[in-house]
Amino acid sequence: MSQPIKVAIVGTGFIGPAHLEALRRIPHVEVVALVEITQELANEKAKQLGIPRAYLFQEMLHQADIDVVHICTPNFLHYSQAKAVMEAEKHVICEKPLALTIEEAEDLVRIAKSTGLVNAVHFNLRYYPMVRQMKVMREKGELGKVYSIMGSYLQDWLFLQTDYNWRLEPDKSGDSRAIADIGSHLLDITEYVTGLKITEVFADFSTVHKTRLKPLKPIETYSGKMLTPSDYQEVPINTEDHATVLLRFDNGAKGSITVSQVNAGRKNRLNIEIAGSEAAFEFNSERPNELWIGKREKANEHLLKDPSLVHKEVSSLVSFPGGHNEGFPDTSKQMFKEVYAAISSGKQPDKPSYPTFADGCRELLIGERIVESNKKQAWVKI
Ligand code: SOE
Repeated sequence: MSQPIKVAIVGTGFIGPAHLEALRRIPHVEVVALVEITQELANEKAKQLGIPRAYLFQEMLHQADIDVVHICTPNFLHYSQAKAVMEAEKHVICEKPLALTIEEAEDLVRIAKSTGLVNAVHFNLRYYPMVRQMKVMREKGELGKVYSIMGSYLQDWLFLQTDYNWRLEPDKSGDSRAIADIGSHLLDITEYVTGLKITEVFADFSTVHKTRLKPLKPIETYSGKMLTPSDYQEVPINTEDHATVLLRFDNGAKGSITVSQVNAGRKNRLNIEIAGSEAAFEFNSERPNELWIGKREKANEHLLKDPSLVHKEVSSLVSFPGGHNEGFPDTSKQMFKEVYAAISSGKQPDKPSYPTFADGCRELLIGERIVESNKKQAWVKI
């Protein structure tokens, strides 16, 4: 039997361990190395996570046996690290957003194309079976002409003024926060499912907490609620807690999205409702095994995830029988199955089924236009 594909993961915040767990569920893939900002931290985390080797980033790049690198670091590192990984001739899976600016993202797309290396951006929410079911139903004409799209992505992990994380700092996270962090998933799913392109945006942002109380030691995403409020420093906040964006699409359809990281009780809820001439769909990521299909001439349908009930093009994303719920960790597993099939073949396919650097670049473009629109308080073309 051939050797397993050897992988390194860079970064051990919230999402690095999620990549690790997903990769451990894929045959013939072995996570052999972990990278962190100090050797001490890399050693400690590698031991904790059961990964045999621990490196600093540059040293990892020199390891000839490592074929693939997953970049799970804060946003400002994505560009330089993804570039360095491709220059070291390794395949790369990068967290979103792909970079901080369009120029950086375009550079990565160009390098990826010239090397032919496998490149993917972790838009994992596409891999809920019901999201693909909506896409396939639309492709088969079961949605009809798209009339309108209404989406929201709501969280509460930054609800309190004492909630703090590197995502609140533009030099680490970029000029946009809620839109870049969670709006990017929603916008990606919107175009992916409908097959439409967003052509114009009109955005209105608000920063609910104009200042926040920054703990004096760094903390990881989602861990805020475990801290007791002591030893904080008050810092100004310049990125959006909440945003509403009106959308125009290339078929004339209209839509809107609302994203917020300060909605009490909404833990991590992406909701999308798409109205078409044949039916309407509603999907909610907090109940990901269900799809609502609205009908005018007959009773509405409520499809529960079941390999025998979804379209055959979707069944590869379903690992368990009906009633055996699959969720967030499964999305990364399903995505990596497709990405590692490409890696086994040695190069990026002509038409990858998974989200690529080009998709990551598209989301940055839309995100930048949204920020511009909010500044100008005017419609901006994509
Ligand atoms: C933090 O807001 C975050 O972890 C995002 O960065 C993810 O992409 C999303 O899955 C959940 O929330």
